[in-house]
Amino acid sequence: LRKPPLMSDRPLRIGITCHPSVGGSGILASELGAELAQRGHDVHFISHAAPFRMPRNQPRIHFHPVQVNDYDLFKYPDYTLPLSVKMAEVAAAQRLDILHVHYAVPHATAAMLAMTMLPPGQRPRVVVTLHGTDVMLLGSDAGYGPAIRHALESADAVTTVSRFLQGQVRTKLGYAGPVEVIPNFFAPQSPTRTRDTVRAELGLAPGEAMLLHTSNLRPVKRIDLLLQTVAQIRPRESFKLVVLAGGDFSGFMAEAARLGIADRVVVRENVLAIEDYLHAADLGLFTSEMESFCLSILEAMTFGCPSAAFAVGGIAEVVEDGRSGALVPFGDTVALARAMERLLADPARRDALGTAARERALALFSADRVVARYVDFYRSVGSPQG
Ligand code: GMT
Repeated sequence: LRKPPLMSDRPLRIGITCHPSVGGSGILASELGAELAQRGHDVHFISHAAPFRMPRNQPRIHFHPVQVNDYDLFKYPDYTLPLSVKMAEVAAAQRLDILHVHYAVPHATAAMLAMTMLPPGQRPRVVVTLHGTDVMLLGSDAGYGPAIRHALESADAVTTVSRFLQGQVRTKLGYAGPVEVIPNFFAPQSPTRTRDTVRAELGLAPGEAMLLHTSNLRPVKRIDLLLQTVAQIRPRESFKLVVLAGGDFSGFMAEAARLGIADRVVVRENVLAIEDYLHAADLGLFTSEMESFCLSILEAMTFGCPSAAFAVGGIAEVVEDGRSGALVPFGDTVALARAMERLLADPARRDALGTAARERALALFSADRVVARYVDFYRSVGSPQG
């Protein structure tokens, strides 16, 4: 039995589950919820904590906390079961049309379980958006892969944030069902401080360029290669590297000192008003060994700040090398440092790339465009479980 697609124009009731801490999937899910609510849809976040970028006082945004108890009898606390119970409870009480889970583990499994707790008529359509490590890392883990694949097969629809990741779902996960590519978007807030104020707060001298790196510092971000690249950029007095860290950077400072660049590195941890820094930055620098998309590059592009990065994963779908940024083969820190030097020495070229980056961000990855794609997609999804 198939449910008819949600064709009517009425506002939708949408549940969203994501990892609430700092990370691209949680950021994207929070911003998607905020944008959907602004467009008249009712949005219900279901998670163990409110996502850090979830708007606190916006109409039509609701938060349903999942209570996790740490029972002595378990060696590892379980989140999947209480999450599934909360999903079923919210789906029934709010008559959700859609339950959109971001990041497969454990959300897609919890959603699958929640659906079996509900009578068929009360089941929302389950949409799973895969973000990267849930496929590339956990998907190839024998302890997770089969469970992820099974949960995707039980969902009503699966999306990925890039064509690259769509391919990985087939090859790494062996999932053969349809996978829709809906890219990430960024809807910036207005900066709260001027560019000059921010640069002064960061201690940038007049004429010093601001290189920006934003990440959660996980091993995949390869902060070792970031520091090695920065250490090779000449002249060293021409820039400072500003790291907006979604985690503790102090462990990397010894390496920065060993490389002789400690005085070039400025760190701000867990910044909320990222727009203040994005509009003050001159160049982005990213050294991940893998990215399904790289939301941080898009955030910088939106402010006309071009980035240099390793050409891995889906980054080439976000940045066109030589037009809206600079890409070099993975691991070649010399080439990356030379690319940065060329851009530091040529402000006109930097501006041209920045303008193209901003145009590309607005044309392909704006909230208006991408949120409309999600809503159309929600309305087209039918449920095989009926
Ligand atoms: O990369 C991270 O550490 C966070 C991770 C996540 O799932 O929260 O990010 C992934 O999702 C982002 C949003 O779709 C993408 O922009 C990132 O490229 C992706 N990370 C990886 O693929 C490593």
